[in-house]
Amino acid sequence: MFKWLGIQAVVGLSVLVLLLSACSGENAESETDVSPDLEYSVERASAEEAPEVIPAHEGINHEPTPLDIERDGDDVYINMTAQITDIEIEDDYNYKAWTFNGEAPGPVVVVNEGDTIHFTLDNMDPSIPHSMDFHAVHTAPDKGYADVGPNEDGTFVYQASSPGVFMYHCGTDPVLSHIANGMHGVIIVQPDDGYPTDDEVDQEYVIIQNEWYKYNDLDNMTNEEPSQVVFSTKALHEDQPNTNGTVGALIDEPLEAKVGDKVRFYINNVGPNEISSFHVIGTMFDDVYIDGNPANHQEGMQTVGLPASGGAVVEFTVKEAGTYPFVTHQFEHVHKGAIGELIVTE
Ligand SMILES: [Cu+2]
Repeated sequence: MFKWLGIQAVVGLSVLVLLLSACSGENAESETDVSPDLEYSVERASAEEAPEVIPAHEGINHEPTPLDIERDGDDVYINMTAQITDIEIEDDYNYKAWTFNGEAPGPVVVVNEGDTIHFTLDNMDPSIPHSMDFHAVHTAPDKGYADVGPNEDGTFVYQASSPGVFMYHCGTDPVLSHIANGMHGVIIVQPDDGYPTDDEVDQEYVIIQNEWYKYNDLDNMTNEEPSQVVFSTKALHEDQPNTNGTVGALIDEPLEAKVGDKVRFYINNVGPNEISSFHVIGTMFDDVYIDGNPANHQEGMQTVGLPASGGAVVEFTVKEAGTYPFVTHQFEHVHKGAIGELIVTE
């Protein structure tokens, strides 16, 4: 049933976009009635709407840049880019995203508790400043998260002194535009002493929830519902999928486990506006570490609430072969794309 729902949502959404784009004004309203499962009052963003691309961004589509991270003892040198890259967030709908490294969400960054981060942002955007706000560090924001001008780079140094699953994002004004246009991601600070359940875990994945709005439309981002709510995964290990936050990403590239595995998800809801009610259908979480801090250990949870920017480590055991969808249990958002699948085999 839920398999059906997932496919129906993805296929149905595309159909709806086609319907909307094929119809004008008043017709569009009646046409949406043929798809009652997908009724909602929000006008979906689509390729047919003229995007308000900043003139200087027209014609720019930077190739994704691999994350550059090097370690020297407890010093970690992280080089990232702010860049403009097209992302197909739904079939035939390209979004000229403002990104870190050409991914939205940006690449996952993993460091250790106690590391000193030497972070350099190379701003490849020719027209506007960008910045980096790592929730994982203590710093005076006007210094550590300062703007880096167009075609410039800036270096910042801070400690990762608390373990967790943290959001990062561009903090340049207006912050909502920068986050909603794609400048968000996750930094994991691994606890010094690990998690008490480390030895039990067989598979681990990163899952991120984010929303999309009408292209670069601050009024829409401020006052309206998201047009897409999506999950993505970022590769923690070789051979794992690494996706953008696009409709159907984790149905097209499902995650995998074996019967009896204990599965760990590092999850974060980068928003920018909505909360997440993270739930895996067909199981419950044996162990949860709110915000990824081992001190915040909870057991036996059905759903984990993630405020905008909130993270968690969730662990569960899959006892039977099959397809386990994961969702935010605000099902209006499932119909906008917030569903993925874990395939469990013998
Ligand atoms: Cu920015």
